Amino acid sequence: MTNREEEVAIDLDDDNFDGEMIIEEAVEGWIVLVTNVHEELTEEDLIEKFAEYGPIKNIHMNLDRRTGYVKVEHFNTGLIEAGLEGAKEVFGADHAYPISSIELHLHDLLKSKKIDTIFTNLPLNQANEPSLLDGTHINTVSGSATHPSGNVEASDFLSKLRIKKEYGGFGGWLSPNRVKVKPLGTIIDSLRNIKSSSEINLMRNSGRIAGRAFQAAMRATKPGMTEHQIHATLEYEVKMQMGTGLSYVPVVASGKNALILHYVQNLQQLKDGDLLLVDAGAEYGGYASDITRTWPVNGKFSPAQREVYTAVLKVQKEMIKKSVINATLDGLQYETYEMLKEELSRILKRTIGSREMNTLYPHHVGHYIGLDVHDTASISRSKPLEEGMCITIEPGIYIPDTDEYGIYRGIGIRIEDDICITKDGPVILTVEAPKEIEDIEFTMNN
Ligand SMILES: [Mn+2]
Repeated sequence: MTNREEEVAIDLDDDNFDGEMIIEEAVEGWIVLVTNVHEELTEEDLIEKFAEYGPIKNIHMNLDRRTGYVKVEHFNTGLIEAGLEGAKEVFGADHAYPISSIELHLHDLLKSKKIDTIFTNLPLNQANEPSLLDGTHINTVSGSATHPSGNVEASDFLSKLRIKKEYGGFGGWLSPNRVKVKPLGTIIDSLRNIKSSSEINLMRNSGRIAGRAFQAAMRATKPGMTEHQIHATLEYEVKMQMGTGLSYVPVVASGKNALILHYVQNLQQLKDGDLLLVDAGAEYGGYASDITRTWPVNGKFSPAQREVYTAVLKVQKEMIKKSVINATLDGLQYETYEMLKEELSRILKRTIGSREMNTLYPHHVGHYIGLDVHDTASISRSKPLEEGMCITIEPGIYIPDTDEYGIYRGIGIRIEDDICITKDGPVILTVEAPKEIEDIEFTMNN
């Protein structure tokens, strides 16, 4: 036993034993002895029993002595295991309490009449209100989900407030209709949606780091390599430049894999003559970048690839130009669709209908970006753009791998940059990633 490890005895069947308090304070490295373990109790049962005190990694039971012990070893999440002290010291919180004491603290606050509204980031139900009912299961917009374990007490207590509010008749510290429960996420989203200049600096750094990683990936690309070697190159370069890591699992899709929008298998060998579509970003200072580039595996675009690439690039640059104050993502999407339809009709020498367009261009032109890659999901894409908002512009063309498309069959191309809206016009945060045909070919061959 190392000096970080201590023993604490817990009797699971003794109601008078105040075991919970001890476990609450357990730190990584503690060993908790569990006495009076039933024969039929399994390690899984124990993990479940202790899950509410944090994710437990290891349970070792000694059934001969009818005693088990739990080594408190948290899952390594790659994040700081802050705990209550860390919440204050690392994150600057004024107060930090265990979630299990939320009822007590809210009770005192409400009694003091200092507050009349509780904001919570519990998931929203279909009426766009915080989901309060039913300890472990919640109804969300997309169906039902399991509550993160720490939120059970919060949901439980808030649901009591809701019941008291709806049925009235409760006096004292909680008078009916006084306490409102409102979602916090939409307020946070509206704050996150507009970036300060220091946030934009971090986003610019994130874009620069990712852009340089794309240069390295382009230089590394050779026929015979694999998609996951390109993935590794991107990750290596991002980390060598002090990025935290990739901001999401990248799409590294060669040849017709590019037609699969969220392809992340990334294992195929790169073939001479194929294109390689890469959608990847860096995380820096908590902020994400999101870039897509498409380049030829052998370092030179074929005439057909060049033709389709030029069309996508033309639309992408036009939409960046139009990313100005008061434009909307949905408005840009409409224009992207119309422009791509025109370009495709010209290339394929026939009129393209809306059904075919849904195959050739099956996604939106962009999304908000910031702390998350797909940031501030509660903000509508029809909201007029304001100074300080950051978005992606990412048109693409995905031509099915069938005979009717002749020399263009199986070509998938997307070009994506991150844009910051300013009163002087759009600022591209990801300029380091080459996107002109000459620049890509030069980067790959020099
Ligand atoms: Mn994107």
